[in-house]
Amino acid sequence: MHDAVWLNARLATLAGPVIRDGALAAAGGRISWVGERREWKGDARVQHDARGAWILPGFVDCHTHLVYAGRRAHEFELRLKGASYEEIAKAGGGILSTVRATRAASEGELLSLAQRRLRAWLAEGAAVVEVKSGYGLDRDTELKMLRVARRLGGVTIKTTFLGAHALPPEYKGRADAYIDFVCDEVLPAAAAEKLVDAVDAFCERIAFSRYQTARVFDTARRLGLPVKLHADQLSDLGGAALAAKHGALSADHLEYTSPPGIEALARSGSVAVLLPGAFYFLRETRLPPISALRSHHVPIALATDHNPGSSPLSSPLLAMNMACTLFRLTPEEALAGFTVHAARALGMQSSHGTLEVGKAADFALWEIESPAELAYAIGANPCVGQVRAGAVQ
Ligand code: DI6
Ligand code: FE
Repeated sequence: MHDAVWLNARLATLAGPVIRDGALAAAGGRISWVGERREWKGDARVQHDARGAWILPGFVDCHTHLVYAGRRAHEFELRLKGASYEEIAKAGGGILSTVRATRAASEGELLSLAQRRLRAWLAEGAAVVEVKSGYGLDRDTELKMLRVARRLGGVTIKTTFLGAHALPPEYKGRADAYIDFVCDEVLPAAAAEKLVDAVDAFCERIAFSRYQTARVFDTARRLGLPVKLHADQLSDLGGAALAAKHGALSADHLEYTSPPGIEALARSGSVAVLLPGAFYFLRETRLPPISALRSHHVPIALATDHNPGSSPLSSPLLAMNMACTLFRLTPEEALAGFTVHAARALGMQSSHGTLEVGKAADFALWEIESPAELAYAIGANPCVGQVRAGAVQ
């Protein structure tokens, strides 16, 4: 006996061809049956009529910085007047301005800010949202951010430790000492509290070197944690190749990645995570190497990169649209980027990203004519139903 079945649905399972007249059943929070309506012979306690809606896997946003305090609209104004993101960062604004506000905020304040932001993802049927630390840069605030992430409700949260995001003012001129502190104290403490699902770093001229990043990754390996990397966003520091060498789940951004970096990603099986929100908002002109990623069969995921400085974007749907208009992804690639490939970028391919028996019954219903409409319609939200762990929300 299944708990519930949805009939009269069109299914984009992301694991095979679309099913125009489908049925999808759930039991015990998981998908228990999926296929053609005419082949459904099961029994379910509850029967839902999907009224011809499309059922798609719940979106997976595999790269966000959702937990923070403070606002940065004034930096947007400065950039519109000609200042660059890097200039603002060097003058003590940028990430460090969010660090000041996040250190000053209580855990309760951070939780209510983040939970409120998260509503936008829930409304678009998100199933999983990854949340990074990195606006604390001291032990207590990094742990506070991760605890807040763990307490967020409504979707499955994956936490990523990003202690190596920027150099805090108290370590000015002593980046190696800060990396010692991250590796010896902060990351082990966060891991001991079971607050960390993966470890990330910002490998960039204005942040940390390849060598410093590798030290963080070595610590992650000792603690048994997978790694990901902010790679080649503003310059080509060889970040993609470094991520690949460490068997990273993903390398993210990649605007400046050169061919050897892409070949390394293809060999390591890491996912390329593209972040069109940051590209758009920073008015970047250098495109990520899409055709090389395609020809090397590197899986391409998309994410919002929601953060207050370079990508104040709260809509997976809009990120899909931007990926098509700015990066020339196809709508089909954009959808795969927020489902099947994004799940893999978080190491969740066995539970999320597709509609297959045994995976979490986390899906959304959409009033659309075809899945391409999701990437096409700017600012519309045709989501008409959300199901998480088999329960209608
Ligand atoms: N790259 C980004 O785009 C964000 N972090 C990072 O490593 C920016 C974060 C911010 O400006 O607050
Ligand atoms: Fe980011």
